[in-house]
Amino acid sequence: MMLLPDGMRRWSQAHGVSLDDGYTAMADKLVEFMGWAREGGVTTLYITTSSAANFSRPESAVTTFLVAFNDVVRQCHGDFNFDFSGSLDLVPDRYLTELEELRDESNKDSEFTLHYILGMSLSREVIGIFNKFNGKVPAMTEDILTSNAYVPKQVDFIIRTGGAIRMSSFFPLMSPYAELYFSPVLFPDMTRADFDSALKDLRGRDRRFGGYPA
Ligand code: GPP
Ligand code: MG
Repeated sequence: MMLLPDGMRRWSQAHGVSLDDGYTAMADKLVEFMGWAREGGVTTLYITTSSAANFSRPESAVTTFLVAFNDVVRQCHGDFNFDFSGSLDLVPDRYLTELEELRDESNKDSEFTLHYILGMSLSREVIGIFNKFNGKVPAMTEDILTSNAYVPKQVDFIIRTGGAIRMSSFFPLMSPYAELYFSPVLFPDMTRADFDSALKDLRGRDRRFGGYPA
């Protein structure tokens, strides 16, 4: 499962609180969300923490989301396996170093993995893979694409909160059959009931992967 937690700026405005407070509410909700996902049988949760374009926001807003996402992992990395990937060249060193430490210290034996994707951008992703392998392999293959994609496994379900019905640059390159669920709820307002109805909807779908119905 992949989560796009959107709507924190609007949530902060609606509640008359600072963006920092809005992202603290996001961090608390992410911890809750992980609990719901685990109880629902999800074994890997990908969270898109930013697109490459998000790094063009004012520096203070970038710091706010970087701090909030790192806080979540710092709080609970002993409880699950943690990993991350993405356009890591965009991420300031101190946040990256901390994520590396948390990844190394996380519970590798856990049945649950939290995986952050930072700086998502399909063009950066594809250009990065091309440049890494250009001249070094006789031809590009699906295996090379898959093992170097920002999202390293096929994603089954994607939940985007916040009301926008678009993927922006958050599409996982090698998951063409991911089922999409768009919720109007601003992420810090998401409830267990919202999560349960999303999961019920997603699990009830007829997935054909391009073939005929079974
Ligand atoms: C969410 O809120 C933005 C992020 C956490 C960065 C990653 C982007 C995603 C869409 C997952 P926001 O700052 O965009 O708030 P709003 O949508 O209310 O402007
Ligand atoms: Mg947004």
